[in-house]
Amino acid sequence: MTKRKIGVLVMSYGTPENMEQIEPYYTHIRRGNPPSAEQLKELTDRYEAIVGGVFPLRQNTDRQVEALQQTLKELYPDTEFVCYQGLKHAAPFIEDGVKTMAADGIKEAVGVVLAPHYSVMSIGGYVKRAKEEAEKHGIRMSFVESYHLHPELIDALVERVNEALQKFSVPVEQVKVLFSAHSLPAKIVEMGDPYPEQLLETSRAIADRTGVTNWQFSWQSAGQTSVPWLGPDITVDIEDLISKQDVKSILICPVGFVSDHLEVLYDIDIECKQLAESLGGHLERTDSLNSDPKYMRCLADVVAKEAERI
Ligand code: FEC
Repeated sequence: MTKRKIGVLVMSYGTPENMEQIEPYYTHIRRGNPPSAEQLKELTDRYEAIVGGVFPLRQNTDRQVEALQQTLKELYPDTEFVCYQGLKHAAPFIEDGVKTMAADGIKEAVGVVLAPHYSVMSIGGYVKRAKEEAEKHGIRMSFVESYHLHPELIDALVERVNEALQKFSVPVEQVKVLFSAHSLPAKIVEMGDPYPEQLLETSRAIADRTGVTNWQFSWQSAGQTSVPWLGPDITVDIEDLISKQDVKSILICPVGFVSDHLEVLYDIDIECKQLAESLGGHLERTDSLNSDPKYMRCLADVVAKEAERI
């Protein structure tokens, strides 16, 4: 019996591969508008600060796609799932991934993004581009829109929160847990976007399972644009907690991100940590999921279920 062959377009944000690529990458994020020299320098400095010219998201995405391929093979031996990468802001772009599937003769495919929460401005953008390209090549495609309450995802995050709480010398009740995610322009709330509520649902599920009652949700990494973004920013929350509420121990669990990358390694590990320390606080972060086997099983499960809907 021949196996059913299904392409899996694994989509992720994308990152530059070297310092020279920062400018075209940033221009792509800004929908073709080049950044000013000042904006470019500010971003370049942040990349330099994290690991001196290495771009961790590149390798992390490669590893996640390889690990998902392996997990799909082990869990679903009767179907031939073939994984392809499609990145939002760097090569191989989403359209490149779909073109490669078409060249390989793929007729049916599932799209999944390495980000668990749906917003029309995040996942919606990935899906729109993949759909448009797939239609050009006659590929039938179905998309996983979110998986923010998947039991394997929650298990993996619960494990990380419990591990990170051990890093504090004070009783757990005295540690404020900040669940965080990338901010988006505030207009998504009027649009009825599910993003804020899905993030709260993930946060509540982790809090329930860990027994953490002392928590709140914070927005991080807002863009530098003229429109208002969801807030307050996590740095404002940290300052308020330490300086006004006398909370000295803070654990950040960035539930909106699944990999080590700039927004985690710079925005949290450098910016938030330095701020907390300068105010006399102690701040830690939960480890990123990266290629965690539980996260991979979560992805494999949602992909296999979506394949039934093509
Ligand atoms: O490590 C890396 O090289 C990449 C880290 C990175 C991730 C990431 C994830 C998300 N973003 C989302 C939304 C926006 C919106 C804008 C925006 C801008 C930037 C800039 C950089 C950047 N993002 Fe990002 N994002 C990452 C990096 N992001 C760099 C440009 C400089 C800056 O503002 O800091 C604003 C675009 C505009 O100007 O109009 C909106 C969302 C996610 C999480 C979901 C996902 O992964 O797709 C949402 C990782």
